[in-house]
Amino acid sequence: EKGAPPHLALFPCAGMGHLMPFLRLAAMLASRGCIVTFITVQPTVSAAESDHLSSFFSTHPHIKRLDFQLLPYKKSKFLNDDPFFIQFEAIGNSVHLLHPLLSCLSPSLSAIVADLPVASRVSQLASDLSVSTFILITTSARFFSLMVYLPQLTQDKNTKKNAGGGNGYIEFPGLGPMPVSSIPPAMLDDNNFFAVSISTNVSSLFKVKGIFINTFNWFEAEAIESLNSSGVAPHLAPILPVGPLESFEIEQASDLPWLDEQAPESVVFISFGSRTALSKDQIRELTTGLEKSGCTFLWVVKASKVDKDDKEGVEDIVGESFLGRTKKKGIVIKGWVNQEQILAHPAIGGFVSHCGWNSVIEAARLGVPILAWPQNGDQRINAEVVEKVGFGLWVRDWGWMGEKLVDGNHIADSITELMLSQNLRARAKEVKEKARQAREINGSSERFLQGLIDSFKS
Ligand code: BUP
Repeated sequence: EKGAPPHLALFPCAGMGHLMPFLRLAAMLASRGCIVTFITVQPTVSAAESDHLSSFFSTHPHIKRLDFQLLPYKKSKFLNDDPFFIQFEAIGNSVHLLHPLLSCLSPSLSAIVADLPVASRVSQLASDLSVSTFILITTSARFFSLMVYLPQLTQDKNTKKNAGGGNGYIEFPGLGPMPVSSIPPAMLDDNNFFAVSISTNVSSLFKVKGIFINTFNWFEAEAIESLNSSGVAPHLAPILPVGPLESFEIEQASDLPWLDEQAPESVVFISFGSRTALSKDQIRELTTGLEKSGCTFLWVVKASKVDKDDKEGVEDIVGESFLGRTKKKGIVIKGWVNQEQILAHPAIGGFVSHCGWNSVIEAARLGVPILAWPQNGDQRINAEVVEKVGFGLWVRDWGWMGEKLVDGNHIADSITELMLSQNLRARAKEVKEKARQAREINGSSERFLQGLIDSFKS
């Protein structure tokens, strides 16, 4: 009915890198007057996901939680051994079960905002329910361009031949040459679930009403323009750059008193995200690098891909002697920290990051320069964004995860460069200001979001 608040159902897939932006968007839509139902897949892969869901619903009681029990996973014909991708597949195969749950919602739904790995199934479901579909892209506009271009790209056999460390470039419509070595090899393997899932889902994007991306015009102007001009894929739905998405967590006093005692911009923060565990050898080189750099550090370390499997203590992962020698220089934490709160802390002067997209956009929003150390998936392309925008460093020849052992001395040099560069620091502050402007009333991202909400009411 005209003027009534729209009712949106949000539907993320698996992993914190997907859940976080969906929770943020949910809170932002609710605070702008929308009725929001949040679909929560049960069971989750990681403990971090179930913990965040519980705390989110307790602090956002006006957002409705819709539990969605998955069918048991049936092994497919594709190569898929990643627990998060197995969950993507299981969710895709269970989407039809949502029909009765969504059709009886009151007030009735205006739209579903879904994650890309379920775009194809959800757009079918939404059409059966006579509601529109939006997609929230949780990666960069640059990597998303590559995904929508994938069906054409895989037709080019030469690209495949050069993939995985090849020195070749592909000419990318509107985006110039892109190094083949930045494309994750799994994406060019037709037998891999990752590639199949992308191709299937991007092929359904002409059916959706709009594509939210957690980025902003100034930050990724080139990629956004190329997507909008149909350079990479004709008939793509309108691109809605609505980032950086805001934090939904309630501001708390820092729970890291150690950080409060450090000098401004003196601490390097190190994290490789929620699902990347470096090898023991690489962790050893990183301990050497940190010690040699002489920098004060805060390091969040992981020993396995899924947190529930992580049984080792910090001292087993980085070694007792390292902890002993660096007692006054830094702290190593295993387990979840509030990354945004850390990046916002005045003591933080640099971020060694795997360049998961949420981490990149959070560092941009909070003005922290990055030493990019991409490991998997979209991360090398995201590192290109960091480099292009100019608020970070990236040593390209460090390679994909496990490709080579990066030497501790090189790590020390790069960390020192990151922490001493006044240029990077100044540029990061400029990026922060541009991000703030995008989010202001009438800022580019805020206008997209508000315009969309208003469109439901007319
Ligand atoms: Br680990 C960790 N605290 O301890 P990315 C992560 N985060 O707040 P990923 C914490 O989780 P994908 C921690 O701020 C970000 O919002 C972090 O997402 C937060 O990387 C999110 O950076 C992690 O995109 O996911 O986890 O590798 O591969 O999907 O990008």
